[in-house]
Amino acid sequence: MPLSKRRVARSTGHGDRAKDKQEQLEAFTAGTTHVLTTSQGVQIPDNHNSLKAGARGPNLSEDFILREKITHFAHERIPERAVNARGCAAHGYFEVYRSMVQYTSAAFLQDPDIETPVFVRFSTLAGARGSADTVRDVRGFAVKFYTPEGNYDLVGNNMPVFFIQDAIKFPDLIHALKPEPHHDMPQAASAHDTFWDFASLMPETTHMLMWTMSDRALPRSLRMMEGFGVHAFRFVNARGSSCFVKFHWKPKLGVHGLAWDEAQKIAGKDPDFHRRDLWDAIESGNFPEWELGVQIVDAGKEDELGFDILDPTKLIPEAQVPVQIIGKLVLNRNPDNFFAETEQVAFHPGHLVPGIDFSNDPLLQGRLLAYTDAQLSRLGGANFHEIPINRSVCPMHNFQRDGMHRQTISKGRAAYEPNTLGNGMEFRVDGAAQGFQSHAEPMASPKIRGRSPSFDDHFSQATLFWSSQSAAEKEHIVAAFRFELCKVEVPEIRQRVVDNLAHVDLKLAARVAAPLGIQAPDPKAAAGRLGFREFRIPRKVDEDPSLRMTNQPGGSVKTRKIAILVADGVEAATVRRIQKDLSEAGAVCKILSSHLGTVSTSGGRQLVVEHTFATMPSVMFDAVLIPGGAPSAAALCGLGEAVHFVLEAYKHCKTICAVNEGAQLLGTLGFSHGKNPDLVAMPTPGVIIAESRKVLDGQVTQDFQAAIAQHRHWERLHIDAIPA
Ligand code: HDD
Repeated sequence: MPLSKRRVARSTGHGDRAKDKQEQLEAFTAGTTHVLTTSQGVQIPDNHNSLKAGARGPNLSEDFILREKITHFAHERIPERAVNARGCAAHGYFEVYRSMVQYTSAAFLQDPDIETPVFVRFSTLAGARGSADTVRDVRGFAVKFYTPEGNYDLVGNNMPVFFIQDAIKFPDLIHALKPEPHHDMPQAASAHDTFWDFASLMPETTHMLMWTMSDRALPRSLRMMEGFGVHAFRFVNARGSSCFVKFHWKPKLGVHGLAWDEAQKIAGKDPDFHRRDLWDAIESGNFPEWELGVQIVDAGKEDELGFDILDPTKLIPEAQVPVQIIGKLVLNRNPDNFFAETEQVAFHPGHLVPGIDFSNDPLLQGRLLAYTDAQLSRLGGANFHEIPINRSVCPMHNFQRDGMHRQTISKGRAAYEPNTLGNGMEFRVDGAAQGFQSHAEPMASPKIRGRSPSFDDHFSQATLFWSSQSAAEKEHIVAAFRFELCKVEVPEIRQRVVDNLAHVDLKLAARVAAPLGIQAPDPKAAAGRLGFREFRIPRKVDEDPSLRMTNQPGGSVKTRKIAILVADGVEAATVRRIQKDLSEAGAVCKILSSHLGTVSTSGGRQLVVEHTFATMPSVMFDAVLIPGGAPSAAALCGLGEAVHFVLEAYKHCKTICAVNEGAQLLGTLGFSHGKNPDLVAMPTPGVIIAESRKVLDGQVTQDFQAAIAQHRHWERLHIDAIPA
């Protein structure tokens, strides 16, 4: 639709649903510019002194101002989420690119001119509310759409499969994953005995373990990770016919991960790294974007997939069923209050709208029992839907009444239906045409407490994932399993894990086993011990490029952070040129030195220093620039924290650009370099050594940008030899 029409659509409020939600929230939003009162509205004359019997006498118990304030403070914490407790969120909007009327009647998926307000919360799974962001873990990706037909929650993760097939095992999984009950350690980590004991006895976890041991579990940014609905859902169109659908969120900035050493260090240097990154991006107008994709499987075609579409440990390879891009999600406003919005938001996979329905995925079915219960216990009773962030933007009427913190004042005598005393208003929507209709799936099976044999293939897709990884990504997966299992104290648990992995790939298992001090992996041992049957469904694809993170399209320097290391005598012209070019491309450059204030440039001017090496270490950046200027380079070479900065950035496979004498700092990495600073480029991926005259003609910045856009140079060799 031409822009002018879209603008008209918005001006008529037709496209302004995003504003509806913001206006609704504003009605509950309080600023701070008011006269101070008690919670009862009584103005407070003095907020610094308790009421006493004389200036040096005892407090008086009648001091209702003190009592109210101190009592409220004691009740300001609520139970954190049982899982996904650590999170952050943002407001935004969703717009569909084209009508999906062929597949679904859902109103928010019909009109490209409608902006549907959303609230999105990202989270880790295992850690407590105060744990670090950059731990190795799956990330929650929960989207609440405030649609004209009610709230729709797509409560997904950044991984397309899950550990278990049946929700009945969820409490066991989480008990095994969380800190161990005898000493409440370790926090936010799977690298401990109980988790791997459980996982090694549950072969169905194997595919998800490949994902959690990959760099998918270490997002560079919440803005640079995919999202998945995980389960197969149903689209239902106006005629009542349905198809299966799997949901994907594709980030505009591509999918990128941290190096594990980097992620661990960031967890210490800035535990809020991801939430700060999201907050800063939105505050600076770099609104994160994802495209919504769907994989559609027509009813009756699911048997052709080669695995059971109801099995949540299986994904549909994009090479088998392409993802159709159908819309866009933009996050463009930070919450005004973390507790009121982010902590109190209640997501539920059971919040559906007409046109979308459940499948019989046993994990999804079990989830439908869990979320309301969890919210009842942490949001204080049955009226949490009245908390502003949870309110729908469309009218809500029913005969639910009372309960703790009830806000709605329901008028009239009739709190029941049917009725004639409810001033005649017919609460029931008229006829089948309106309202949510469950898909009329025929059911004719005997009751059974069991698992479908079609769920029994626990390894084929784990092998598919492994085979689809680049060499560097395989290195990272092996290293992750080794790290985790070296933390496991009971050798038999380590043995079971590698015996399981032998069903995925024997080389993988052997490489993992090497430093673990256990027997060579033996798949037969595992099968016998664990009782599962060795059952493999013939794979339709042997590898799927969409499963790897490297060599993906979408690399960009936008919002990437570049550290520029300086000392007195720095050659400023190249700094200014590269800084200008990178900033125009959307990157964020920061000048670092050993102290704040300024450094003197070779031209005698003062260059403002923004951060010190100590407070803004290399792990906070995506790339490093070491400008020219002999005194500056010499000073940096003599500064341990500057040398460590570059060593660490190199070890984490980041792009490094050195101009003229700046290359001397690379000498600490063991690069052999001539006396003359006009070096030929080192044969090292992502390391650019240049002369200042090339910088000034813009060529170097282009090379630097191209290297940064590749995110990391994982193919860089010998990084384990780097002492950082
Ligand atoms: Fe869950 C929260 C995602 C399985 C029970 N879950 C929660 C959140 C996300 C997910 C993103 C945080 C929502 C927020 O930000 O407030 N959960 C998933 C996914 C799963 C999954 C993608 C599997 C594919 N979850 C799952 C199972 C159960 C639960 C099998 C229970 C049977 N999940 C919960 C919960 C939580 C929750 C305990 C904690 C807080 C809440 O619901 O409101 O009910």
